[in-house]
Amino acid sequence: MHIRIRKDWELPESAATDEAVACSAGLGRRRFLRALGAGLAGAALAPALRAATGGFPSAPDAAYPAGDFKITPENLATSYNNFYEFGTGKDDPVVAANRGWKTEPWTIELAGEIEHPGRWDVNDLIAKLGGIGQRVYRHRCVEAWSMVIPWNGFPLAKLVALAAPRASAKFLKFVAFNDPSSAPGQREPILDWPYVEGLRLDEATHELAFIATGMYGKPIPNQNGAPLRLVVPWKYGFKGIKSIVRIEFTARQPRNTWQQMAPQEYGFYANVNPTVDHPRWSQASERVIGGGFFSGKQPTLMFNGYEKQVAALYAGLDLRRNY
Ligand SMILES: Nc1nc2c(c(=O)[nH]1)N[C@H]1C(S)=C(S)[C@@H](COP(=O)(O)O)O[C@H]1N2
Ligand SMILES: [Mo]
Repeated sequence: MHIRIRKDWELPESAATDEAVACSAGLGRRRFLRALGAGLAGAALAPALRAATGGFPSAPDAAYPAGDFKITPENLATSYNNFYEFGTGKDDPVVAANRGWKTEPWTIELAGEIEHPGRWDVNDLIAKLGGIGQRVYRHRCVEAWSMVIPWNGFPLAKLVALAAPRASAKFLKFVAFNDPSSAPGQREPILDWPYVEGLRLDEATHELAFIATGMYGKPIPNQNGAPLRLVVPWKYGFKGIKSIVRIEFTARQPRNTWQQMAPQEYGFYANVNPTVDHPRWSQASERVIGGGFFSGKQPTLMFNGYEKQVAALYAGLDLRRNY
């Protein structure tokens, strides 16, 4: 018998999909898809997701103290997107990112202050890191909307361990792809391309920090950041950089794209904080995409509900300041 103790940050449905995780462990992206199609992982995963979508689980722990949550319908999470490389409309990326943009094969480069720099094919990297797991996380955009998404992928800490940072490495700088011929948004000066994000090394090795290569038990769609994107659920969504081609370990804090665009509005840390408003709107509540028990509005939680897990990372930091 296999008894699994639920982590205190886990939404209950993620504990029910162990079998799916075990079945898909070690499988690359293509093989993962095939396994799902053959019903191996799919058989275990589908009922769990269906139950989660229909059901109303009770609050699992103190990390989710109150309110309503259910998994966002897949068709909404994969068609209401922010991915400015493919346009600024929420419904632009689902169309424009699927008009011939190639996300396989894909190479990711590890560079900077590390013992093991190099370039990895994404499928080889997934296999090397021990395959695919699942995390059901809340997702809170700085624009005050939210979702709950079942991601598939691996802990960022595993990739950091593979890179083997030197003592001089204090931050990670993530760089997204740059291909104006495939990405119409990159032919416009919407942002300073390529999109860049960053984390402190101790944030990157926190157990909640995740690299998604899939969602809803399938390979991640192009519009959600194929073939791999960052997921840091206690931070505003813009920290979750999509379609990463390079991770550089640095001694100095990198400048992320949105901080560079509008430093008075967006900082480096960008931790979800309902008590600190955006200069142009309140962050106290959020619109639940797909609706909910409270006609789609719910209070935003400190650190997006992950305060118990991550608050210690920010001891001594003034959480009201926009760093
Ligand atoms: N490369 C890249 N990554 C990005 C963005 C982007 O425009 N380009 N938008 C960010 C924002 S603002 C959010 S809210 C999330 C949206 O992810 P989703 O479309 O999967 O919900 O992606 C983030 N990652
Ligand atoms: Mo966002």
